[in-house]
This record gives sequence, structure tokens and C-alpha cells, in this order.
Amino acid sequence: MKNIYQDLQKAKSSGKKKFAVLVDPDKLRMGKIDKVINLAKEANVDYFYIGGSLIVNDMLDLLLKSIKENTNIPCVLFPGNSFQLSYKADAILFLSLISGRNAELLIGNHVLAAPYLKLSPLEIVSTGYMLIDGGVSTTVQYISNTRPIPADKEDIAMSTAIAGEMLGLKCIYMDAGSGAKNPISESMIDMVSSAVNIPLIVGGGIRTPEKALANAQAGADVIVVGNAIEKDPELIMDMSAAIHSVKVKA
Ligand code: 1GP
Repeated sequence: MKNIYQDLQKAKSSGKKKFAVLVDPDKLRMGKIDKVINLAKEANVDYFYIGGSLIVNDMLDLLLKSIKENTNIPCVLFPGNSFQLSYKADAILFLSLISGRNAELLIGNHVLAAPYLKLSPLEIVSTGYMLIDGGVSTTVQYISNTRPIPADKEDIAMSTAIAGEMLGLKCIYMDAGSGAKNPISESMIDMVSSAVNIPLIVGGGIRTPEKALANAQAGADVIVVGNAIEKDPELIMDMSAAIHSVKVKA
């Protein structure tokens, strides 16, 4: 059995960067997913993150089945709510929305999901999820009923991440939200990654290999890209090459 978190910690300590392709089961037609899977295999993508704020059909299991039949790339659930669970994935980001003050998303939903997850074969990766203002109001902001951290408040982002680490969370995920106009700045990534020792996942509005590379160089350990790849799956190749080009420590 793979240990996804241990592998990520090992990569972090050697300076190796990981690339996650985010797939929203609702948005991808099955035809297009075959192309994404093949390109991801070819490009040595590290993870599929699976999720969306709204999943309105039964595509989740179908999508996981299709990925599993075709590749060994680990599938990590990135659930928008506690209905988005499936035993067919390898791991789940057990998200606590620590940038917000909505008790349901800090602990409430977790209590409801815990018995299911306890029995599941999924690897549980507790994750402090921080929404950062990306210049547009995103679905996750609306659904979560929380205010994101302002994009220029690096000290708030840093303090929030430190608190998350002190509470024992295993990862921090800084997200400008899917389709953000402004992705998270490199200076915020730098400040947060320097302040914590746990792996830092960064996503939201990353559209170019240059920005993906800049984020990795600034200290992101996992770069997540969804929208841009949905629009142009071929982008997987250049994104992956850029992220994996970051030099590993000797
Ligand atoms: C959203 O971080 C992810 O939660 C990815 O965002 O779809 O904008 O790449 P994009």
C-alpha cells in the first residue's frame, strides 16, 4: 500500500516538487478524461486530485474507476463536501477550512464523515485549507460562507498556517479558488512556506508553466492545476516539465 503522505514529506525534504492535476468529475466528459489520463501518464504527473464544490451527478465513482483502470497515479479526494467520498480513491485531504470561521467546515462535517472514514481504506491526510482572495468571488467562497484572507495580508496567511501546524495538521493547502483571476503571489507562498515545516499545497488560477514554476521555486511543494488543464489538456506536458525541473537538494 502506498503511503502518500510519507512520500510527500520525503519529496519535500529533498526539495522535489509534485504536480497534481485537479479533476472535477462534473465538468469532465468521459471522452476528455481519457486524453487527460494518457497525458498525465506520459508527463509523470504525481497525483490526481478529485473534487469540486458541487458534485451533482454520480461521476465520482465512474471517474475513479476509469483512472484506476488506466494508471497507477494516486487519486486523492479533495472533497467540496462530505458527500464526495469514495473508497475507490487512495487518500483524502481531510480539510479543515482554517481561514474561515464556519464551525461546520472547521470540525462539524468532520464529525459526520469520521465513522465512514475510520472504516475506509483511504489514507487520511489532515489538511489546513486556507482560502486566499483571488480577485473574483469563487464557488468555494459562496458555498463555504467564509471570507478569504486578503491577497496582500501575508502575515495573516503566515499566522494561520503556523496555527494549523501547531494544531497538528499534516499539510497546508493555500487556494485562491478554482478559476481565480489572480493566483496566490510568490511572496505569500515564500512567507508561508518559510514559516512551517509541513508540506504546502498551492492552487487556484495557475494557468501557465511559468507561474507553476515560480510557485514551486517560492516554496510550494505541490502545485494543483484544474481549470487551465480542463481547457487545454496538452498543457499537462509543459506544466509537469516546469514543476519537475526544480533542482533537488544534493
Ligand atoms: C482549486 O486549487 C484548485 O481548488 C485549482 O484551481 O481550477 O483554477 O486551477 P484552478
